[in-house]
This record gives sequence, C-alpha cells and structure tokens, in this order.
Amino acid sequence: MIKLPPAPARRTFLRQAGALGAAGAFGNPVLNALAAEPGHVTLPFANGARSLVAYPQKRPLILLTARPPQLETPFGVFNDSVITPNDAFFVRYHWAGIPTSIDLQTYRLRVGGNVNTPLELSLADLKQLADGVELVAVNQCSGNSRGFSTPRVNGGQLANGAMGNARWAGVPLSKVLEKAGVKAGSVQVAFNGLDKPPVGDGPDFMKALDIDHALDGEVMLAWQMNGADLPVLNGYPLRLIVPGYYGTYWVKHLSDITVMDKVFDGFWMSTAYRIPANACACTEPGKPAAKTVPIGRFNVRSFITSLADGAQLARGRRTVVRGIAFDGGYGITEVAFSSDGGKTWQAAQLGKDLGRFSFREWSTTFTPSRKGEHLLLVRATNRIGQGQPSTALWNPPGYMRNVVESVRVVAV
Ligand SMILES: Nc1nc2c(c(=O)[nH]1)N[C@H]1C(S)=C(S)[C@@H](COP(=O)(O)O)O[C@H]1N2
Ligand SMILES: [Mo]
Repeated sequence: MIKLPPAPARRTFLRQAGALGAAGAFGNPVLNALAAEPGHVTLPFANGARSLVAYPQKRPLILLTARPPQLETPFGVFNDSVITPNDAFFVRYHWAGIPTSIDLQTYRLRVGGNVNTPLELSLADLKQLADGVELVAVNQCSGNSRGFSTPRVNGGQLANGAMGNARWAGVPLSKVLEKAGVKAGSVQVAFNGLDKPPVGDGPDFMKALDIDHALDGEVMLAWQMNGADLPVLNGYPLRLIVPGYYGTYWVKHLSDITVMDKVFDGFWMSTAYRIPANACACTEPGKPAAKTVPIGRFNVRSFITSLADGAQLARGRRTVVRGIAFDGGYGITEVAFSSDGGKTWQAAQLGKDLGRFSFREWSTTFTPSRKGEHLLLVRATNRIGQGQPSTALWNPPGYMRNVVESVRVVAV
C-alpha cells in the first residue's frame, strides 16, 4: 500500500524550502537568478510570486495551488539533465479529491464498454499481459507558459515549467484492448482515474481518444517512470502515456477504460481543453473562435536552459549555450540560435537522440564581441517543417504557447 502523507503544513514547508534556499536554492544558476528570497521564486510576469513547496516524493517545487496540488518545475531543472527527475516532475490535477492511499491488493484496471470480454486486471496481471515497452516522452500541460499570454488569460498562471521528459515503462494500450476484443463500430475509448471531484462540485476528470489512436501501439499504460514506480502525484500505480499529445490526455491513477460506440461527450472533451479549429489554434483577443476542436499534438518548442535572463557574460570570452527542443513526435531536425535578436542565425549542434517524443538537447557557442546587452533567441524545426512563430499566438485558454523564446544577457 502506498500512502500519500498530507501536504506539508505551510510552516514546515517554508522552513524546508528556506533551508534549501539558504544553500543557494538548487545550486543552479538559472534557478538562483529567479529566487527572490529563500523558498520563493518570482516568475517573470505580474503576480508571479510563488513559494517553493516540498510535497511527498517531491523536492521543493513552485506551488501554484495546494488543493488540488499543482506544482511547477523550476526551470533550472531542465538544464541539469535531459531527463526530468521524478522528484522534480510537475504536478497537475483538476480536483482536490485525489487518492491518498492506493492498495495494489485491491487495485484493478477495468476494461469495458463495447468489447467482447470485459476485463478486471491487477497490476500484476497487466505486467504479464504483454511484453513491456519503454519510451522517452515529454509530458506538457496545454497551459504551459500561460502566464506569459498578453493580454492575460484565465487559468493557472504557469511559467515554462509545466513540462517534463521521462522514460516511461509499461505495455501498449493496444495489447489490453486486443485482449478485451474491441467490437466493430467502436469510435472512441474513454479513460477515468481514481481522483474525484468533491461532492457536487463538477464533472469527473475523464478523457477520450479516437479508436485508431488508442490502437496505434504507441499509446501506453505506464507503471514506471525513470526506472521507478510512478510517484503518487504523477499517477501511481498506472497512467496513460499519449506520446506527442498534451498532458491532459495522460490520465493518472487509471482505473477505467471504456470502449465507446459514439464520441465521448464528457465535459473535459466537449467543453474544456478545446482550441480554435484553425491552422494556428489562435484567435484575436475579443473575437471568439467560430469553431473549436479538442487539443491534440504539441507544436514545436525550444528553450535556452543554460542562461537566465539578465545573466552576465565576459566580453570576448566564448560561452557554451545549451538548451532543449521538442515537438509532437515528428522529431526535431534543426535548432537555430541568434545572438543579435534574430538578425542572423546559426545552426546549433543537436545532442543525443532519445527518440522523437523526447526533449532533444542542443548546444552552440557565443562570444560577445562588445559590452552591453545581447538578445539571444532559439528556434527549432521538426521533420515536417513546422517551426515557431516570432510573435506569440493567442487563444482564450492560453494553450499551446510556442513563440520563439529569448534570453537577454549582458556582456561586461
Ligand atoms: N486522474 C487525472 N489525470 C490527469 C489529470 C487529472 O486532473 N486527473 N490532469 C491531466 C493534465 S491536464 C495534465 S497536464 C497531466 C499532468 O501530469 P503530471 O501531473 O504527472 O505532471 O495529467 C493529466 N492527467
Ligand atoms: Mo494540463
């Protein structure tokens, strides 16, 4: 049985986080640059003051809300390693009714609906059902970076830390559906987890995938993350992995899989997590989209991780600049870097390829030839030629931000 202790009392976490801060936050220059005072960070937008709070199985992370727990990864973590450690991985829930203890003796995954043989599988059954598979994949919240939207939008005011890259281990969803026997005429598969809205509060968090997507052999049921059991807050004992797709589909504490003979019309598909049905998934502020569709694959993103805004460099000295790039699964083919605000670009070196759903490391060098400010930019391109816009696209929920990112450094 895994038991989730209550979140630390405010005083405890401030003390813990404070001790950490005194030691220089994470010993990481990027994070330190953001740390306003021990145990706190100030995200670079209005009302960006946040506490760093250590939840069970987690190092101190940026607290967005306590009930439900919503934690953002301090950006410096992405410079430490291309794989996001489990204890630093972001946490997102919609309802405070999250499972606080899960007993593997009684835990069952139910597979039902439009199938020949409904199943009730223990985690042990599931592990024996098919050969295990592993995949490195990015999980990113639809609203990652929402706090930068201008004009501002409603929703969790996140900086760039509602994403993470992990090696997931489990079985393909297709194997489980094949075992149950999907009946002809099936249209979608719906997924539910053990968390519940507080009584009378609203619709249970459920998501659905089209039947072909669910059967594609890529969508996974994962019980491990980076070689360990899933942290409770990341979906113990089992979660859905939908490679290349926004985190909203990655249902945690998965308990029910229902094959549907019609389109699933639950709130979290039919009303929430929808984007304008146009090529940019964007609208003019004040002009609602005529038509919307469920959010889908990630667009292309890239970040400089090794230098924080305001970092000082020595004039004439060569500096290695590093970062990460990723997309919705076509694979990053090119990363370009500019040290003059986008007037000229140079190709960066791509790092080791951990698969087309993973963060891809990149690096290049920059030697500031004059004193003063330099605007560093990075932009990536994927295998099908998708890139990043140089001015931010906007939509009412603040989803899918992927503007070319910039870091202002000062040469002295
Ligand atoms: N059971 C359950 N699964 C869920 C959610 C939730 O509220 N409940 N939120 C989803 C959303 S919107 C995101 S972004 C991811 C976040 O995954 P993480 O908390 O492991 O980082 O979980 C998804 N899976
Ligand atoms: Mo999300």
